[in-house]
Amino acid sequence: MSLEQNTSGAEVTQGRFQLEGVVYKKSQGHYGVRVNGNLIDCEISSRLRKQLEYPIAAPTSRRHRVLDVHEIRVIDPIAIGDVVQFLRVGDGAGIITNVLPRKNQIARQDPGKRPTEQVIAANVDYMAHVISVAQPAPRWELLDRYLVSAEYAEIPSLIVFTKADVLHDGSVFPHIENYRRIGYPTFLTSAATGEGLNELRDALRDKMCVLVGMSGVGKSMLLNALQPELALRVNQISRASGKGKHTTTHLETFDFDFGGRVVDTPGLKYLTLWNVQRQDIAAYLPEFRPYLGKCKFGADCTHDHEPACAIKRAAQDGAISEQRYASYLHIREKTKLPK
Ligand SMILES: Nc1nc2c(ncn2[C@@H]2O[C@H](COP(=O)(O)OP(=O)(O)O)[C@@H](O)[C@H]2O)c(=O)[nH]1
Ligand SMILES: [Mg+2]
Ligand SMILES: [Zn+2]
Repeated sequence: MSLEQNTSGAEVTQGRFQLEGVVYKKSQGHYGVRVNGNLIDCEISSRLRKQLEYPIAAPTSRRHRVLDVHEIRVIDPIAIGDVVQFLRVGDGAGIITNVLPRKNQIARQDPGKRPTEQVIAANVDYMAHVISVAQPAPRWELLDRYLVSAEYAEIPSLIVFTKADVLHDGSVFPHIENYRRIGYPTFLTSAATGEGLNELRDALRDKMCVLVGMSGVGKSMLLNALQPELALRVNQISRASGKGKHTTTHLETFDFDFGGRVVDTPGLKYLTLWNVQRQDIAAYLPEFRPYLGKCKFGADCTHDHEPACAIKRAAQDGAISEQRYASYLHIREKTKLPK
């Protein structure tokens, strides 16, 4: 019996037998697809899985295919936030037959002998970088790495500073002001006092937002302050997956009552720049862009040791902050040259 015959015509809303929805949740080969407020448990059709798993195989080379499958198998070809088409099957479940093109994606490089790309989320409106002003003290270089990743992925960033209530010295303000000047929307919040939460709700309303940030910065408390009980649900899910805090095999989307949705990520330790050319990194720091091409050595300048470097001069003049320049050098150092 074909799938078409199995599909109930009454549930068809578009296409012939196809339904369309957003992947809200994924766990071990199962995808929760959201359609009209319902979550349909879907699996991926074997035909689509093959298509998605062989994207770079040379059609003439059998050997190539085997290697590629071996390499890609660990990677989930469908990500949270994907818009998918699926067929209903008898028991109310679904079979995903098509993934629509992505607007953007957040990927991480899987560590290991043969690094592979794993897409964490797709079609993201905002990456919300959560960083505490104290307890623990902010790690600017880490924030800058994440911001650069978001620029690379062409995903707009929001910076959410947490724990404003325990801020006792003013040393973070110049940093916050600097991020504002660069153009990043910044929010100074406290889950304890409620400071800054209305502004943040306004920014997140009706958007798909992925929350990133070190463990302990207050992500769960923030979610709970934005919408009571939300953090509780998020945490129950991450415990239920039973694979420790750093797993990305189970991810889930949560709706805000005020509109919009959020994906909380377990510490994305390995979120890295995928296939970035070292000489392109400076362009992912927005305030560096006006100086690019103005160095003595032009596009060859690494903005490190070269004489007459426009970026270094801007860093000395204060037009680029010392912190951001140091982060740039650090990120550049850590980025492997593409083979
Ligand atoms: N003073 C203060 N502490 C907070 C605030 N938000 C979170 N915390 C504390 O920071 C710790 C980590 O918070 P949690 O939300 O679990 O962080 P997560 O790991 O990022 O989810 C907890 O001990 C919280 O009580 C805040 O706004 N003010
Ligand atoms: Mg948490
Ligand atoms: Zn330069």
